Amino acid sequence: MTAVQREPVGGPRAESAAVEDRYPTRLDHAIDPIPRQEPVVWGGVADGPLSQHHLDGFSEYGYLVAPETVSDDWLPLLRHEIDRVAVDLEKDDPRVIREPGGTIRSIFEPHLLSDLVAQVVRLDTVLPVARQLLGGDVYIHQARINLMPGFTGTGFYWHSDFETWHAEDGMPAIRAVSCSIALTENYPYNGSLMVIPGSHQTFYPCVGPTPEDNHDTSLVAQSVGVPDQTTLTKAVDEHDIHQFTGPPGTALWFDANLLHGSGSNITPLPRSNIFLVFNSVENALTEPFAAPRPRPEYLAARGAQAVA
Ligand code: 6CS
Ligand code: FE
Repeated sequence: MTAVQREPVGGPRAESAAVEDRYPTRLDHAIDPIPRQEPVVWGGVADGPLSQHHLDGFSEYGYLVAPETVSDDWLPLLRHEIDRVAVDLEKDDPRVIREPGGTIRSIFEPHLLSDLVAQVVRLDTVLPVARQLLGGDVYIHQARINLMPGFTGTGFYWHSDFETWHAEDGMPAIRAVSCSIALTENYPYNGSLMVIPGSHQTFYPCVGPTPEDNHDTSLVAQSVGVPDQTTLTKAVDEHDIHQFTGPPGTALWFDANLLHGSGSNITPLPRSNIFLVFNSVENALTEPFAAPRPRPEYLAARGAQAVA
């Protein structure tokens, strides 16, 4: 039995009943992995554009590659738009995350900074897929542009996004999905995302408390909320590693709890993508399960208003 009754830590939920923590993490000692307790695919074949074959693949592997999610005529406009957003933002805007050397690594809330990105969210190849996978209305939990320049771009260590969203944002259940749309070619050698297929079926509790304002550093290099090396070795032994490659416009859809990471990019070939996280409106955020206070709205939206 792994569920832990957690008292609300204060704020708007302080008056309400304790929320069950089905996925304890950021602990002071290691505990066993926890089998996933929710479905992976919540909708059926009649609920959206994905075939039964696609739904079954997503269920089994925890990811799906969708070619031509953004068409060729949009890509130059989007690349231009991203440059514009980067130039327009103030140097010290908290939504801009930089590498130690100063180059931009991520820009959060691009869908609120750009009408074009907001339109991408609503494309027929995007929103209906999110709704089908999550079984109904969805909202944007987090959106970002990730820029991995040639030569100096650094990767992300292995992690499950849900682990962070649960611990630091108070996301109760695994009912969220990420859509990463490539704006440049993803080769095996320019820092492309690696995933551990099937790992989404297990929650790997992590050891170590969440430091104050962890997001000030975790968005450049994540050090808490990552599984230990023995756990990762076993997971890869069991499941293998797959890598996402493909031309610009291709989307990678992946489950919130799928273990993934990326290496650095020492090639001259930049890698950039638009990253949209959809959460079910029925999975609205509560108080964080393992952090002193909620993260800012630009990292974790609290409104849970369905995208129309
Ligand atoms: O913090 C976030 O929301 C995302 N970024 C990192 C580095 N890890 C967890 C999640 O993917
Ligand atoms: Fe991630």
